Formats: sequence, structure tokens, C-alpha cells
Amino acid sequence: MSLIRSTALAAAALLALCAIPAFAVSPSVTNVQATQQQDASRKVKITYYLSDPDSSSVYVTLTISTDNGATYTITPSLATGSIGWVRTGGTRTIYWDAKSQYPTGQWATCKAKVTADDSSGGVNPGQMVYIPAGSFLMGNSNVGNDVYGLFFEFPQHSVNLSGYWIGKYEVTRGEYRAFMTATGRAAPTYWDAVQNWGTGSFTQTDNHPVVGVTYYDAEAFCNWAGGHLPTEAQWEKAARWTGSNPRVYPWGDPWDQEKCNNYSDSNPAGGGLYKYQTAAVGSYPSGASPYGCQDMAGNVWEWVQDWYKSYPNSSSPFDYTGSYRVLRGGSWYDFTGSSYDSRCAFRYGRSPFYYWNDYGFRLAR
Ligand SMILES: [Ca+2]
Ligand SMILES: [Ca+2]
Repeated sequence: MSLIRSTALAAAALLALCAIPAFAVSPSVTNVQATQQQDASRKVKITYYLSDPDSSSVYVTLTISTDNGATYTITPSLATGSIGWVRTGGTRTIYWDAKSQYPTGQWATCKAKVTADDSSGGVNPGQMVYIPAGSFLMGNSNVGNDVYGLFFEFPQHSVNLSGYWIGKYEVTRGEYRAFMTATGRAAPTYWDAVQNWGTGSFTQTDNHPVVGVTYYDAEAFCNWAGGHLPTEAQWEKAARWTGSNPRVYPWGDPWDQEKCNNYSDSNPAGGGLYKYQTAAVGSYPSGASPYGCQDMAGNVWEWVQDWYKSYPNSSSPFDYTGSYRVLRGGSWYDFTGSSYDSRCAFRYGRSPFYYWNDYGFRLAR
């Protein structure tokens, strides 16, 4: 199914736009306008409004027709601004340096096509899952399946949350690149595509999770993306709540090394056996949580919003407010012997200034 609209423009170009749905709700592109600057630069400025209620970002491409829309044969290589991974929920602008790419081109009569695609090889990095309002049980009870529970996970307690959206996947490099482009934020450590973390090199694609981010990097991205980091409670409910009892791992109670990216799994997407590397998000669909969130165990640790402190009525109270934030979910570095890190109730307190090659995050709003 596709949606094509055309908008006649007074000044310069005629715009057609196309939205390709792939999941529950398709992206919408409206209020498209284009003008060619009447100065020496001759740049073409294209603005559009982009929305998608269940995606925080979609992939935007631009093609140009010089035969009144019969064919779109030109892919602008000198386009900047909101092209590639673009956050949803606002007016966006693309600048195309048409003169430099085609010095003799006549662009006043062209058509341009903006495509907003919410899938990418079957995975939509920006896709979000709605978690309905209601109470859930947070933390561990230290009985039954919670035998690995540690003191900072106690006591188990009921938390009532309003409904919220949370990323189905960890935030990807492609999304983070869009953020860096838009805001000028510096690249995090470990940004180079090819990395070697001790067991051989691998290549990070745009669908791999961004790593090397501090809490402040993660927070800034979320603000830019119109959301926020999940609270600990929001993260934990999305990771393990079934509606009646919390799971130990997103997929169920027993550890299964093949259901997440860790050091012991054999999935080629995560490097195969005994490889220290991230996997493209969504590479372990059988490890999804009851709400359908993926990679909540393993792949990268995920910054959440809270300061690290004991739960109400703890018998071992502590409070690192001002010093430590919390990460959740374990990472590619864990293995079967340290799988307690990847339990949904596990809490990892770290300085918000700290970063490492297995620290990432997901968006909520
Ligand atoms: Ca692995
Ligand atoms: Ca994770």
C-alpha cells in the first residue's frame, strides 16, 4: 500500500510525496513546499511535515524528476538537512545543492519526491510500542524464579504507571547520526564503523545500536527526539511484565543464551560463538518481551532516567542521587556465567559521565 500526493508550488518545483507503510501505522508527509533560491547558490529548499505516531524516526529519501514526474532518475547527492533517518513530529527541511551536482540543470520545472519509509530491512529502528496504563510488580521477591535476586532488587513492590510509548529497539547509529547532524553534537567514542573489541573486527551498520554514549548523550538525544529516557519502572514493565507476573528474562524464566546477544550465543548477527560485538537491533526476535520489545536483555546496556537508590522499604537502604544513574539489561559482554546481569530486575549504577562500548539506550515518550 502506498500513498501519493502531489502539491503544486507557486515558486519553483512541483512536489510529489510518497509514504510507504510497513507496520501498524504508516508515516505521513504533509504540507510539502519547495523553492529554489534565486541567488547564485540556486539551492532548492524542500520543507515537509513528518509524523508517525508509533515511530520516533523514519527513513527519508529524495528523488528528482525532470520529465514532469514520469520517471525519477536523479538522486541528489548533495542534499543536506532532514534526509536519511529523520525524527518524526515536526516540520523538516532538506537543502539540495542542485547547481553543484548539475551545473547546467534547469531545476525550476522539476518534480521532487520525498519518500518516508518506516521499515529498513524488516526492522524499523524508530518503531515504538505502547504500554498500557496499570500496575505491575517491580523488583524481585527472592522466591521461586527470582532466586538470583540481589539486595538492590528488593523488595518487590507494586508500581502504577500511566500509558507510555517505548522503543521496540535500542536507539541505532543511524538515528544517532541524524541527531548529530541536526544538533552538531560530537560523535561518541567507538563511532567508527569498524571496531575490534578483542575477538576480531566487525562492522557497525546504521541498524546497530549506538554505543559509547554517556547518560547526558542519551538524554540529549531523547530531548531532541521529542521524548525522554524511560524511567526504571517504565523500562522494567516493558521488559518483563506479562499482566500477571514478572518474568526473569524478557522471554521467560529460564536463561537461554540463544535468545539475546551475549558472549555465549551462536547467532551470526552477534558474531557467532564467543565474539565481543553488538548485533543489529532486532536480531534476536525470539527474545522479545511480552510487549514485543527486543534486545531488552543483552546487546547493549540501556541508560534509564533514575538516580540509583534503594526501593521503598528496603532493608538495605542506599541512595546515590547525584552520583549514579542506572543502566539495565546486560550486554554483548555478558555470558552464561554472568547472565544474572541480563535479568530484567538487575540494576547497574554508574556515573552518568561514564561511557563504554556496551552502553546504549532506548527512547520513551
Ligand atoms: Ca554474541
Ligand atoms: Ca539491551
